[in-house]
Amino acid sequence: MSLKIFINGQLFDKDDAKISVYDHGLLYGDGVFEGLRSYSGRVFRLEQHLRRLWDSAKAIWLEIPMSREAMAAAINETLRANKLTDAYIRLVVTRGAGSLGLDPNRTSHPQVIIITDKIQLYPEEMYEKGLEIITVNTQRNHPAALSPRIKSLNYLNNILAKIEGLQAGCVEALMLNHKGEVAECTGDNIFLVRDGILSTPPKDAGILEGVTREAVMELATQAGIQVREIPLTKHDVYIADECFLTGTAAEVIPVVKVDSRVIGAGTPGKMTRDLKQRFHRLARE
Ligand code: PXG
Repeated sequence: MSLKIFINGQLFDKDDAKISVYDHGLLYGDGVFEGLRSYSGRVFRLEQHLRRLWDSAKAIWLEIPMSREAMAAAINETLRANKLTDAYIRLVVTRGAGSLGLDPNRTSHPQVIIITDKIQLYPEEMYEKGLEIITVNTQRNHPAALSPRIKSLNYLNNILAKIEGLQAGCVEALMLNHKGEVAECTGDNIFLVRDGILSTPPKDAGILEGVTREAVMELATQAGIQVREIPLTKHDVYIADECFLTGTAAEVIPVVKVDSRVIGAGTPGKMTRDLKQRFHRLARE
């Protein structure tokens, strides 16, 4: 049975799921998206992901042609059609097909796409040993130009950083903002532990406000850990006792080396392992 893809209210076989080459999502990256996950048939933090999708759309003057309730129902319908319980879910809303010009007024209706597929996980070894990452030259988008808070289809900023990381043999890469402060990784948020305090860059540091980031901050607070959203520098990263990344695909993944500096003891730290386990339970409970 072929994988079914949802486009504008209809399910298509994967090979027949097609969008116009005149779609402004393709021509200009004009659109928004979300990446979600389901565990045992339940979508993790669905409301928060839909809220972010609608916020992203609002910021680019894109009206999603359905309600959040209808989107939630469509996600579940697509998961069921593919008999998927533990899945990766990609929501895409494009500006729609138009003429060869930037003007979004000259497009037809937005296209709503829902892809549900098997989730591609990082190898278990990376969680046990921890990642080595580097800081890349590609600066995170200036918030005044294109806010990183918008999860838009224009992901070149992150892709260029990802390529730099891959060329150095790293699966993730750290990006700094226009002020030289730590922002986030290409598809993950970053956390540091120092003297038992958990720190992460604030939302105005030029980051996507990750759903996993939010969940981990809640879990840490519940566990009695002091959590701070404060500007961080590379120096703070180098002298941290622990470092980890959060994201829908990665969940919580330890980082043990940054720019050739060993973080803490060079193995995943205690708080990192604890929060990783707490998140694992939260997502699957
Ligand atoms: N920063 C950026 C730039 C992201 O794209 C995150 C942080 C983490 O946010 P969440 O809400 O997932 O905790 C992301 C999320 C993919 C993929 O297919 C990318 C993300 C999430 C899921 C899948 O590359 N990025």
